[in-house]
Amino acid sequence: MKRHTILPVLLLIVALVLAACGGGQATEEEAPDQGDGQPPAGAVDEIVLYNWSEYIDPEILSMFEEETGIVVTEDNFSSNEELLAKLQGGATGYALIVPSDYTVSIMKEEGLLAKLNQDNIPNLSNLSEQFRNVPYDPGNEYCVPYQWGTTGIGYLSSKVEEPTSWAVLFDPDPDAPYFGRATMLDDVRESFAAALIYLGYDPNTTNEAELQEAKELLIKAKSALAGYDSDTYEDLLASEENLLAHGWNGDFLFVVEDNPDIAYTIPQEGGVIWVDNICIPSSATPEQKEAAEKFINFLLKPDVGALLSEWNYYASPNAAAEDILGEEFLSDPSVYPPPDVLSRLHYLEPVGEFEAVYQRLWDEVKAATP
Ligand code: SPD
Repeated sequence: MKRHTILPVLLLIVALVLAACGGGQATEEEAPDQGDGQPPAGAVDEIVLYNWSEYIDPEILSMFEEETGIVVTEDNFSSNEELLAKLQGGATGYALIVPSDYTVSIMKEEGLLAKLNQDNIPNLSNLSEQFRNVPYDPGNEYCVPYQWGTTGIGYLSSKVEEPTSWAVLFDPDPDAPYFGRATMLDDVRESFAAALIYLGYDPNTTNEAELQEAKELLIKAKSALAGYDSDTYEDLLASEENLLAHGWNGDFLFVVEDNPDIAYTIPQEGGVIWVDNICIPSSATPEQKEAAEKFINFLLKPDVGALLSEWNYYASPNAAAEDILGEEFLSDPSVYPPPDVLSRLHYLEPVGEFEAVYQRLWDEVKAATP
C-alpha cells in the first residue's frame, strides 16, 4: 500500500469534528436507505467493480462496506478495448465499470450501459459544472466522471534529459541511455495517438495513409523498447529497470514516493487528455444496479473523492472534493496541467468502423520486427 498516510487520518478527524458540530458537508447527501451498515433485505451484499489496476484506494472499499454492509471486490483490465471486448462478449457479474470518454460513446451506442437513476445519486451535485455535461454523456445520463488525467512520458530525471519531443521514441538515438530500456502503453488508441501527434496529424484520424505512416513509426520505435506495458511500467521505472515510459500521469506520480527521481512531462507536440467514468453495465441485475448507485453516490462524497485523488494522484472531477484537496495538490502541474499545456492536449474520440483498422494495424505493429 502506498500514498499519504497522514491525509486519511486528517480527513477522518475533520469529518468527526464536523459531525460532532451537527454539520458535515452541506454538499454530502445520502441516497435513500444508505448508512445503516446493512444492505436492505433482498438486496445484494457483494458487487464487482471492473476497473483499471491500482485506481482505487482499498480504504474506500472498506469504508463503503462499513457504511452499507456491501462488499466491493475488484477485477482489473488494462485497456478500454479489453473492457469493451469483455462486455461485447456477454460478460455478466459486473455491477460497475470504468471506461474512458470515447469508450462510453461506443458502449452507449451498443446498448452496453444502464441509465442511472439519479434520484439514488444526490451527491451528483458535487461534480464540477464542466463534468455535468461532458460531450460523450450530456447530463450524466449513463456515467459519472471518476478521475481525469493526461498521457505523456515518465523518465528518470538524473539519467535521462527531459524529453521535450516524442522523437525520443519515434526517432530514438541508439546511444541514448534509455535505448532498449523504454516502454510504450499496450494500448492501440494511446500508442497510435502518440505517433499521430508526433506526425502533426489528428489522433482521431480516419485517413488510412496517415495511419500507415503512424504504424511505420511505431515499428521504428520498437528498436528502443523493452516492451509494451500498461500495468507495471511505473514500477519498472521505480526499480530503474527501465529509464523512460509512455504512460498516464498519475501512475508515475504514484511511484515518486518509491523513487523521487521519477519525473513526468508532456512533449511539445502535445499529448492525450482523458476522463475515466464510473458506469453500470446493462447486464447488471436491478439489485446490483441499486448497490452500484449507492457506491457511485458514496464516491461522490467530498471526503471520499479527496481520498481517491490523494491515493491515485489523478485530478478530481468533484468540486467538493477539490475544496478538501488543497492548493498544493491543485497547483501540481503534473496533475492539473497549466493552460499552455492543456491547449496542446487532445481527447480520443470514437472512430466508428475505423476501430477495426486501428486494431489491424496495431496487430501488425506488435508482430513486426523493427
Ligand atoms: N492505473 C490507472 C490508470 C488509468 C488510466 N486510464 C486512462 C485511460 C486513457 N485512455
